[in-house]
Amino acid sequence: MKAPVRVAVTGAAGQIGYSLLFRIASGDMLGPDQPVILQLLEVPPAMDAVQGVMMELDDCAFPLLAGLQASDQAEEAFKDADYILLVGAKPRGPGMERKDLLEANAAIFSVQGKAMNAVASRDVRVLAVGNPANTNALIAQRNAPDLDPRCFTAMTRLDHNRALAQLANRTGTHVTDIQKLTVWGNHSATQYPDISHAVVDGKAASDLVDQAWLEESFIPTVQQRGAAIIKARGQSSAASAASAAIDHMRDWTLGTPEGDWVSMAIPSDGSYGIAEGIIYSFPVRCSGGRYEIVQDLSIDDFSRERMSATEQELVEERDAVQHLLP
Ligand code: NAX
Repeated sequence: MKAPVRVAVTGAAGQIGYSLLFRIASGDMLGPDQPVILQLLEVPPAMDAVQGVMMELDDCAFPLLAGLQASDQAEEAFKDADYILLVGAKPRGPGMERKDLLEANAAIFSVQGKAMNAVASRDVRVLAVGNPANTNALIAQRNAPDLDPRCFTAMTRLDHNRALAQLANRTGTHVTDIQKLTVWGNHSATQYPDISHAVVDGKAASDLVDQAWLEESFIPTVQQRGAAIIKARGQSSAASAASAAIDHMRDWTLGTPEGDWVSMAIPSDGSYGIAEGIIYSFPVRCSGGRYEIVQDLSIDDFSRERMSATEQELVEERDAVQHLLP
């Protein structure tokens, strides 16, 4: 058995936390031979609820759970953390503009970025799930100047998985028959789920579906899936979001399958002409605990237009919080 690693999770008493923590503790994220110490962060009013979640984690008697603690102080929760999942965020309240939401979260994520800069492991892997996820990751990154900027990522894996499910349904195949699908850009309604390089059961996906379905059904369904779930369930996606967070961290750490790639929002290095520095979702391959952008994919005008629209939104989000960035 390996030595335990430390996994910090914020928003631990929330909906996603309630699904996520049990999956991490059971070994789904880092493998069946990797013990984990969970370090939970919540706001003071949620500390009682966190105690309840911890009681349930104890009651699962997970063989891989090597330690469990909770705090309302980021510097305690992030101490020596090897993995940090930033799930807790301020939800949009009544009458709140997008700009207010960005600013409210900028306050949270700058404090948390500073804390991880001070106390986290030097090769920590950080995933922002709380919305606006991409820009929250950027804010944390900019407040953690002593950490490698590439430690900071945001989650578009749920969008990627949603796109896989839609394409599998349409083509009468299984998600495991599909490779090389990409979600570009922001985790928002401007994201661009792209099947132009996707392969379904060995055939080009674009030969199996028509352009009208792509434009009128597939892209808007994936973009609006979060809203459709809120409408149906009365609450936002939680178990599927937790599952996507597990997938993101697992593939980053243990590697992507041979012949395939996944979508991760990572600091842009200018690949595909995307503005450098923003946290933009690209097709990536992971191995040895590192991710690399898949290069040299052909980009047609249809894709370029959509990749640019979602890039533009991220540039605007960055500009809206610029005055709060160090
Ligand atoms: P909940 O409101 O159920 O839980 C959020 C928890 O975070 C609460 O318990 C709250 O007390 C805590 N929290 C708030 N501020 C905190 C802080 N400063 N430090 C520590 N904890 C704090 O929301 P939930 O449904 O779990 O969703 C969490 C976040 O994920 C939301 O921002 C949501 O928008 C976002 N999502 C992101 C997705 C993605 O694909 N990137 C998809 C699902 C989800 O909508």
